[in-house]
Amino acid sequence: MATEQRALITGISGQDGSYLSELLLEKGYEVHGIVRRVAIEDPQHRLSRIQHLVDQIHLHAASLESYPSLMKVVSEVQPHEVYHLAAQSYVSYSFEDEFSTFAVNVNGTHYLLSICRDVAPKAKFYFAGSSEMFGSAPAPQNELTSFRPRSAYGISKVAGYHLTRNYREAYRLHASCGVLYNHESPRRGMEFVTRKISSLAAQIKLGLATEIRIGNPDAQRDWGHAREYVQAMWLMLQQEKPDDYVIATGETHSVREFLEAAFGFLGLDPYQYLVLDKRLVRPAEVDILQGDASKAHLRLGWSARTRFRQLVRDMVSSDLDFYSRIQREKMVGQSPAVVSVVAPIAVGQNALRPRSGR
Ligand code: NDP
Ligand code: GDR
Repeated sequence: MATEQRALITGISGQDGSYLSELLLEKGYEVHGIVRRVAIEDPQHRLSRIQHLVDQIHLHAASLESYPSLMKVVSEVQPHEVYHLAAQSYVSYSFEDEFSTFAVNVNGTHYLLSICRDVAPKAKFYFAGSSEMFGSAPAPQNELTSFRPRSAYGISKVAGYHLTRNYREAYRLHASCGVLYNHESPRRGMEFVTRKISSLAAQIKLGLATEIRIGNPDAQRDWGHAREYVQAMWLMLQQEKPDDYVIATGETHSVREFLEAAFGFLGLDPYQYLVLDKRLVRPAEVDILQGDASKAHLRLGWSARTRFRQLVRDMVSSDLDFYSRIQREKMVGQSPAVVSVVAPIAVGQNALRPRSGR
């Protein structure tokens, strides 16, 4: 790999952005990332997943809502590869605010593609598509399965997929779409169900919380490890021709199974603490997602390695370490209520943890 390869990552402060940055730095890339101005003003919390990398990467303030800000960064950086990861990524929130989800996910993607065409036409482009595009399509899904999205988020990703494909066909951009299934890690945002479960299991074990509220426990997802999924993104951009790929483990498990495995690792019975909360059930649910990643295996040589129970174990043990340390260092008060206020912020404290194994 020539050292002068420059990559630009939108969403560099997110779960995937942090793992992708590590991967690209290891490969000798000059890594540039787009973050929102507020993140630069509050790096401790908002850049916490990449705190350990800030001396090795170049951060630029811009927003997906602002064409001129994106134009300025792409023009200045002149990237060889663009990884477009930034998005309003929380499906539930897309029911509360469809319009801002579309503004960020559709217009933002459109701006970036148009800018690449105009000022960096040779840059290889990755679009973060999603299994949510399949929605209610029967499982298992692959690249030929029709999209039947069930949320504004899913629809916005279908639009991003078609924009990416159209720029590939109309303007010959090397633009690929990864249709990634759920991928998790100790760096996952607290709002997503896996991290909610692993963090609350750990807090309950330590006496810092007393219950866990879940919406639909029967939804099934194909959960893999984020560190492996960013390798697939990179592989897509190393291909001679751009294309679209499903990235998944091929296994599916319910939220209930995740709950049982997580609490089980800590010797706890989840049903003593579980509260089913109707307010957390989505207006339209995606019941089952299970990906067939045969094409990625064949063409990219990629396949998922981390299996379900290992993933759950990694997340739970990481959260147990984290909350044990908080408890030891008396960073929180004695009451569980205080802990639950601190927890969402604590997601960012991953950078405080040892890097090995992450
Ligand atoms: P995260 O939610 O962890 O990160 C999202 C990133 O997007 C953050 O860096 C966030 O910045 C940034 N962002 C959001 N809005 C804007 C904006 N208006 N301008 C600039 N940046 C913005 O997501 P993941 O890392 O988990 O996912 C990465 C991408 O992959 C997303 O597009 C997601 O939809 C998609 N995806 C994720 C899957 C998964 O299971 N993780 C599966 C399939 C697709 P800030 O920190 O400032 O909010
Ligand atoms: P998802 O992930 O919507 O698949 O999107 P999430 O973890 O939010 O939900 C997974 C499933 O769990 C059910 N669920 C709950 N979800 C949350 N967040 N909180 C709860 O309390 C709860 N109870 C049950 C949900 O209804 C759902 O069925 C993620 C994101 O990373 C997207 O950006 C990405 O595109 C898709 O994965 C693939």
